[in-house]
Amino acid sequence: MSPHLGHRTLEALAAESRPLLDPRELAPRVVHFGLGAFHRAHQAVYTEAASAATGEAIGIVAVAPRDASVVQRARRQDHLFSVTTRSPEGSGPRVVAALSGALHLRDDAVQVDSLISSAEVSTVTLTVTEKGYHRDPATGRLDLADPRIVADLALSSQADAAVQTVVGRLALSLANRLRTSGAPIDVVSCDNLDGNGAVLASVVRDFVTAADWADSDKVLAWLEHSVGFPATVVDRIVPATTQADLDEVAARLGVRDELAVSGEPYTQWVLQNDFRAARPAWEHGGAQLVDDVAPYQLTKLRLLNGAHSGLAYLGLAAGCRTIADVLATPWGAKFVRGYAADVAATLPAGGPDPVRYAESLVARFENPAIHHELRQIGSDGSLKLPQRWFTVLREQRGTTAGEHQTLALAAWANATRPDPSSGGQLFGTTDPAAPALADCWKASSVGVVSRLLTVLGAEDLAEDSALTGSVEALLPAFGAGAVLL
Ligand code: CS2
Repeated sequence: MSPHLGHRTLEALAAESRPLLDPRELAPRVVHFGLGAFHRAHQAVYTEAASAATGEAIGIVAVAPRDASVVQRARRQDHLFSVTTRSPEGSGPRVVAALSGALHLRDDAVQVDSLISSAEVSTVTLTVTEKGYHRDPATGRLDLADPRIVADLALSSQADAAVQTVVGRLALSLANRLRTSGAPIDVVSCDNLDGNGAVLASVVRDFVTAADWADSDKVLAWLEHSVGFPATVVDRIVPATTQADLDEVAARLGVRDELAVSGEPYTQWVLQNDFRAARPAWEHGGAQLVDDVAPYQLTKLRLLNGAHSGLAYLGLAAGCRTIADVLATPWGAKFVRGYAADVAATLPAGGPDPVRYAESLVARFENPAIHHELRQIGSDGSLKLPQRWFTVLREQRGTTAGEHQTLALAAWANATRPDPSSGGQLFGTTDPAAPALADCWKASSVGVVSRLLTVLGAEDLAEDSALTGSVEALLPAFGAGAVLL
């Protein structure tokens, strides 16, 4: 068995696999919530490049909200990990020096709190997925009935309490920062949410308001003027790492890397230029700082993520496993182009050209070296689709939804069917709303689309009988396994 990646084994790596800087020099400046593959293949890479370009070695302390094992794995290899860029031309794994620590949200609550309160840290970033924001589907505000938020609010008189949610942790530790130094700070959501900065600001404020501390008003005022919540768009296709990937990386690096990730060659990070404190010079790592993120954000969410979800549910019904498998069918690229044409009119001016963007998506999705599982993309549909599809459908009210949009909705509805043999959803996708969605299928299938949309908090769309009727009319064909393109 090869030794583990770590400071001691760096020297043994081939020159092209080594990090851009000495990881022993990293000083903690950023706290990141979410130690997943996407963070490692995206913000960590930009941060390392920015450090190498400016000479200021910025360390990220990554906090795992749930999984304690990833923290152990990170510590065992001195927080180093490799990124492999996958394309037919291929490239070997390269070790990235960006993480300077790994903590667990609950087990290391005291350390997380003291870092966010400390003057050395002036930026917090997040990749906690849609689930991590605990929003009420109907209002988009913090869901004060969510049992984990209720539990955190009950604990919330002590800054060092082991709260369970990232929103609770942020609210408490930001308040503690105000009480200790009051130094400005920025909190950057890197999740696929429309207006992600404003969404994060609003759930944190809702928590502080509900906590009703003696100084809640003071905290709210400070959040307003001293804490930035810039919006961002992040983009890179990063499939889940498999055991085969780990074995391949070990063979190529000569050391074992239990945190290895891979991603496509394309990568983008657009940030709203609205920071209140010192921040990593990510523009030196290739990020774009712009005044208005919205055109980029809506184009990415509605075209890339919107088409991705459609391909996932259609592809699962057709027996495909990955996005590249779907693009290899006669209808995969046709769907991407047709879906983009259906939604293009809703995109604001100032962003990429939708036709060219759709062509670039076809090329990215076709990449045969990326095995991006449809089941992964199709999971958590109840939280993803309101962002990706529903805002578009609302803006198009009064006109007939496009053929590809209707088809995508029918494919999603079909994928929410309960599978009696597994007790889960038909194709093995997971979703926190799965039990409620399964209940929608208990009665007759008449009205099922309307019931499913209601579970997702989209009563207005559920009442649109022209829409639900055309989606429902497609369901029998899905039941028979057909994809209608
Ligand atoms: C995907 C995204 O899993 C999903 O839902 O649509 O993770 C997608 O790959 C990224 O947003 C690409 O930047």
